Amino acid sequence: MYPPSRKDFISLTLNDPHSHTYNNGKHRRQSCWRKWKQLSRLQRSLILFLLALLLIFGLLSYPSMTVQWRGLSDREDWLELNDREVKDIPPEVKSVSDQAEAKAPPPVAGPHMGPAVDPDAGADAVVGPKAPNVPILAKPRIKNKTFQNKRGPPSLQKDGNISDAIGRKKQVQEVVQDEEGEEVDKEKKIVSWRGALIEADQATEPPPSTNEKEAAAPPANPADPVPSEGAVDRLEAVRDAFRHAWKGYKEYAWGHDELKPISRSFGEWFGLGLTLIDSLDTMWILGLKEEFAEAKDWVEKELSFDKNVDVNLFETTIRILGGLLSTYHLTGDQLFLEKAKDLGFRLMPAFKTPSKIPFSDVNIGKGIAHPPRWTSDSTLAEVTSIQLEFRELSRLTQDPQYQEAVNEVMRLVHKLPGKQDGLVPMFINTNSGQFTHKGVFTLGARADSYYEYLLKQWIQGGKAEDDLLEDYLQAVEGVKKHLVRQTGPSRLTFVGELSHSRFNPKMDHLVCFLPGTLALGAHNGLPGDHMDLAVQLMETCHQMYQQMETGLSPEIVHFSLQASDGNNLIVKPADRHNLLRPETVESLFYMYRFTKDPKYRDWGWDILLSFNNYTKVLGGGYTSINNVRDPLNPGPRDKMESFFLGETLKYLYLLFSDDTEQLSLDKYVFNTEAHALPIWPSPPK
Ligand code: DMJ
Repeated sequence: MYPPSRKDFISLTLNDPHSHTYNNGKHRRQSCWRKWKQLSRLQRSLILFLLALLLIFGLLSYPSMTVQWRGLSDREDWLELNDREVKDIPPEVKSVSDQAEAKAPPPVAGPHMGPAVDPDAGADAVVGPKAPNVPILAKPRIKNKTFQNKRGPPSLQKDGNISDAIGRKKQVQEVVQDEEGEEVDKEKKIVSWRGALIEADQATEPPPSTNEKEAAAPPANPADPVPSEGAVDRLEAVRDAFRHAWKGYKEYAWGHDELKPISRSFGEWFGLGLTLIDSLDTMWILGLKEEFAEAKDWVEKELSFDKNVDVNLFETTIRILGGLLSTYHLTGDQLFLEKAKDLGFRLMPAFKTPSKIPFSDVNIGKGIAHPPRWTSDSTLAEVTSIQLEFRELSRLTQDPQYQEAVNEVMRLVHKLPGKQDGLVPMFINTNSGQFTHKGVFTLGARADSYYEYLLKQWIQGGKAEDDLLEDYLQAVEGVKKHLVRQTGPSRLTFVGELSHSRFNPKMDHLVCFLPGTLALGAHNGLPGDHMDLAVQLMETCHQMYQQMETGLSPEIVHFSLQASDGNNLIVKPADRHNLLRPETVESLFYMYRFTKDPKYRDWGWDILLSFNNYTKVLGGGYTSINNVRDPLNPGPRDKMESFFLGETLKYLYLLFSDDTEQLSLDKYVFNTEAHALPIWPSPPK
């Protein structure tokens, strides 16, 4: 009934043979005990109850605390490694990393890359250590390392080893289950960008295929291509990226033009479901049947062009008309052709101008066209990059009006004065039919796809239209003579601009379509030096990604002409954004198809990883960013352009695909929005 006497307690501790400290402790314990004894029974029970509660809480929270701690320590590991110079790497690690690099396997890691991910786990699942990709965690890699090819911390480079990769894959599979599955990623890395949630991602190595059948199945026919090592994984990574982008669009922007992934809303441009239509043939090519079916359902039930809206002739033609025609060809489904016919017919009022050079805008509901409010000029590239689509529409409908309208534009431009060795000014007046703003020449914005469509119309028409070929060949000579230069420090070849005879060493990312177009021309029998130039320009476009801290190219780059300048590339603050553009991966696709050099695939893979690292948004979608030089805060712009799904991911997929019969470049020509149109049979000679 009574508590043990103080004497009893003392007798238990008095014999302690230890030092003073213990004696002091003994006195403290004695006084504690005394105080305890002075408490009422109720007070004692309350204290005991609280202690028990604390114990239970501690036991319950222990596992998650250890997980957090482990994650943190992994990140710190990476940061430490990233800070080290190569000389600090232990010799055994260094040699393995060098070997891995020398063999140039598919890159397994890089400063822009994230933790290992299992694609089986869905786009949201991220596991594994070493997460340099998380913007808030990543440290800028060491700057001014021109042509620095060593990508990623040594420990990750070492992971190029196949057995390591398999080990990691296994580990990932154990930790993560699928996106809808019961168990979601336990170490998902999320970062808040001014309140916006951005998802950390993605694979530091070609992720394993989810499609075991596809991965394991032997080719049906011995003549079929055997997928090269890593190709299937990369294809699956592109599918994952597409699914993730589509998820955002479906959830927050369904049926609207563009996803705003950060605010989880949508933007409207024409109100025609732009992203959905731009994505149709990509889904078909990637084999995303469910997604394609739901999109088709929307086209069938919801898409109507009978709307009082002003649309831009060029953008609507390349993205919507081109998308519908391409999807019709791939699927054979009349629905898409009917929609294309309806749209094509509604765009025709744009050509009713005094000069027959079309207006930039047309109201497809009212049938009225007009130029922009501030000018009666149209952009040169816009009026000369709608031909592939309208010509194909005539062929399919047997109605010549479409082809006649766009061929007339080409005829006019062909004989127009004001060109310089095949180079064209950027504007043309819809009243006079004359070039305006003469003397400024660029292969970038406002002129780019004029050059692309000269070649592609010639190919589409079975190489029978000599004027097109002549204009194209002359333009390439003009480019070489006036616009191609090399940087001072490293002799990087680039295409600058000419403004009233003054050379400006400035190149838009848009110009990176050119290596692909030059290569396509060379493949079709045009001079071999076109291919040489393509190879050099491809290297430059690659460097525009490689030398940025995020691994993503800025919108515009300036080049140093002086050998004494340290850097080849200069990026002005206003030009640091990236809009998820396709031109470089488009050219990589052509270059790989024609050369089979695996480096082009590796470069494309790096770009996909960087998109995943810096532009992928939690919950779905990818976003344009403001600053490719700041991996800590790339600055999301809250916009996913439709061409990211229509072009960028499609070209990445085709780059990694070994099935060159799928969309053979001898049977199809891609419009400037990556929609495939058939090459017509050559007319009899
Ligand atoms: C696309 O709409 C087309 O590729 C166009 O020719 C240029 N701009 C975008 C992509 O950057």
